[in-house]
Amino acid sequence: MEAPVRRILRPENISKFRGPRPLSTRRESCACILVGIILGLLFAGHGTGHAQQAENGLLRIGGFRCANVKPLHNDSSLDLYELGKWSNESLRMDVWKRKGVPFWYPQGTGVVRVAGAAWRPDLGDDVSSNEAGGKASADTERPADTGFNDSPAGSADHLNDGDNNTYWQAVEGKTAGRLSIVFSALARVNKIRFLLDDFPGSVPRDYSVGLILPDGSKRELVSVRDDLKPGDAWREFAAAGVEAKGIYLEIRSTRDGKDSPIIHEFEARGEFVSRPILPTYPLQVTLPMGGYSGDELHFIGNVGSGFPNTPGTETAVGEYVVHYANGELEVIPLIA
Ligand SMILES: [Ca+2]
Repeated sequence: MEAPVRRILRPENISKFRGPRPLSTRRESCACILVGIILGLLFAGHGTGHAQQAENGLLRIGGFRCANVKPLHNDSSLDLYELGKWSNESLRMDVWKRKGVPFWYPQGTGVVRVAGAAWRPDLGDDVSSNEAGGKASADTERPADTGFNDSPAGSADHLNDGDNNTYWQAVEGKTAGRLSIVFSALARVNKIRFLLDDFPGSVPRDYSVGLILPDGSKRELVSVRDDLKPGDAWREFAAAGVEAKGIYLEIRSTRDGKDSPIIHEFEARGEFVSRPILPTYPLQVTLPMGGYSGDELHFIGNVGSGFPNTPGTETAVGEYVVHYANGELEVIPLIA
């Protein structure tokens, strides 16, 4: 999202907007396009009347109409609605602005990704993240907080989303919790670690960490009592390359015995023994634009990681295709 693609269009009737679609590249294994927010903003030109009204699926804000991409979302790893709680970039909870242009980001939109068929994430020694196909769960979850002044919180999905800001928290009043992550394939685990919150009361005091073995049984690696080390830090435990299908963290009490535990990230490092089952993404997505005419079309999206980035190197990894009502097409390349 560092460089939103912007293009000024001639006034035309835009019937629909398709994009982006991946191109085949020499580095097809990296041909992932991450569309943080596909943003369709259509300048209505002479809009009057009520603002912030959805018409034919487009939200009207000032002179703009914003398209809702939530029906296309396929990756929950980024939610600008949540970030908007403590960012002055937000006009309201679900409307942001960038360079003076508003865009609509309803709660739970997440990310819309498209990718080439040969795309694989660059996992390194990560075997537990949701990008690696890991599934996190907990026996207790704080309900989602939709108010202001808080980080994305509560759900076990935040345990392995790769975002150190988001976190799992037990429901209020509960000072214990059982967390687990099941891998998408068996893996040899070399290390387990978890990231703590900076609020001392939320730090687990007594807990166990271990492996879920291929037969489903548990093998405890360590049982900790009276952990009084500072929060806002990782706790790491060696696992000696034991083959497992998952990991667990059993929290028996928190530091002060009153507040519910918080864990920002819970992860295993190692190597898969068999091929992991990874999330898949569509080759392209289509976004109807409601047939409005306009002077400008804005959208925000960008390429993913893994492409050559040496100065002067440009890699075409995808393209936005604008379909006009008169049958004309306009192609806007996505360049890494
Ligand atoms: Ca997280």
